[in-house]
Amino acid sequence: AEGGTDDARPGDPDLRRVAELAPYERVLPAPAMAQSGGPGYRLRPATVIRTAPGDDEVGRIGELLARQLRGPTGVPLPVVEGAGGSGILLRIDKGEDTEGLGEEGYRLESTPAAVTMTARTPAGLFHAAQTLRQLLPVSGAAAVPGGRIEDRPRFAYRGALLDIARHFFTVEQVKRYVDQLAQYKINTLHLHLTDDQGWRLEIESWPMLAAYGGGSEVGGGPGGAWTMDEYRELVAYAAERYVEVVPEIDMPGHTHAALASYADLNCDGKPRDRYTGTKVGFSSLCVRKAKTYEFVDDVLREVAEATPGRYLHIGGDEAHSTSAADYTAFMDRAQKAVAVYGKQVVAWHQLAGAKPAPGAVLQWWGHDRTPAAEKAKVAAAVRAGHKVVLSPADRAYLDMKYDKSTGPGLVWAGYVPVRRSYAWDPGTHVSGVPESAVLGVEAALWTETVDSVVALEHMAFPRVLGLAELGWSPATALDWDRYRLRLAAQGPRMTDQAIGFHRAQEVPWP
Ligand code: TNX
Repeated sequence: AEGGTDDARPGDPDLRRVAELAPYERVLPAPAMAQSGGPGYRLRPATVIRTAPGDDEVGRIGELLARQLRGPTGVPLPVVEGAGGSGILLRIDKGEDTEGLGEEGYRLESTPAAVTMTARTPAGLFHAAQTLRQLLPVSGAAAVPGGRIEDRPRFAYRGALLDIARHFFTVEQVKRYVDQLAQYKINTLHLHLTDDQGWRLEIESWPMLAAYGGGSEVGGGPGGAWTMDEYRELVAYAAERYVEVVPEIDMPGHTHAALASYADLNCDGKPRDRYTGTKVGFSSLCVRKAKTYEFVDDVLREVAEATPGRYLHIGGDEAHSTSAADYTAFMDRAQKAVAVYGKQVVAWHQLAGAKPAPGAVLQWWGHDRTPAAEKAKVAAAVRAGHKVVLSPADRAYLDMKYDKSTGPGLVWAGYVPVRRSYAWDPGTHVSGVPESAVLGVEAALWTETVDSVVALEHMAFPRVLGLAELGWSPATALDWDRYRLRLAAQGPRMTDQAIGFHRAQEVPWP
């Protein structure tokens, strides 16, 4: 059902409504406040981007914006330092006047003299620049319609998980995904770096993890692993786009690749073959062995040292081969190690059934049929002060098939069409997890069945845009009937960027 023949036809009233959307209505995620009006700014050959004098970071944002706009607008857009004047202005203002913008918000105004973007932080200016890109046509007359936006996110954490363990992806491929996500104001990349089928990050003190454990993947392909320098490079690349990397070392289950790399880590001390199937829940670190904690400590120390972000994700899901007592004992020690290296714990919500350390963040991956008892444990952790990131599998799992015709994908949480992934409210979704306890939303792309960039983009796009909107836009802006038109308007932008998105029939793509 891919391709043109099933798409909306010319004369279709939905297509007309998409064409009639004003640029300020198309912006995705929807801004907190947007108002078009008055004459706007026309880019011309003499237009400059002006950034705050002496501020290297804002200068870099200006350069990044210039690179993104030169192609579509065809104007040279030199970046110069300067406080006022005409052109495209990037200003930091920490005054009273901008207090309402918070840490990531921004103001954007377009008049005949200038497009002025104001924020309290560089992150806010970066988001403003992404909005500006969307206010310009994909190609053609480079004019920013007159108007004003005052914007800030609903949730602080707007994430995307990529599993590079089941199938290996290179740093270059992940950079491309970061660029695609950052333009929709996603600010967190959760890298699932280790699992039964592969260990993807070089650990200096345990070299066989990458050298042996990296050499496999689902289906028997060659796998691969990143050096720590490559990881640092990706982390820095993401940081320049205001995306924080959360590395996940999944434990005590999902550890077969590590157990196969070091026979010593197994309780019986015997070597294991690599695993290239797709079962879950069969592996466990040996909880009673001292060696296990040398391993945990070394790995978490090296990963923490290479990670400037706040969080270390220690997994903790589907530990079906670990007894409940062992699980709690193990997670206590792993959480302590995270604290020793100065990071905050994130773990899958199963940690709620053990003893989450103070400040630990739980990632909810349940679904509509998750037993009430499991939800109650998460609710109890919330009452004890823990924050939650929401990745409901039957909405936010990008590896679920859209429908029966989807090539890659799993179905254990049901089909997840575009509407289903968008039409839920993170502030009320899990009973006992009120909006005040929701740190944010994360779209998860597991890769048991995703073995190429083509498959990755097909599964992620367009659903990840809806999750970006759930994380950023105010609840009052969420409306499927409007969203499907606004999403349709993103189609030509994704095509322009060569993003191989799924042309879901729920959406009237132009
Ligand atoms: C469950 S959700 C998993 C992953 C799988 C995924 C496939 C969670 C924390 N664990 O190991 O890849 O389902 O959809």
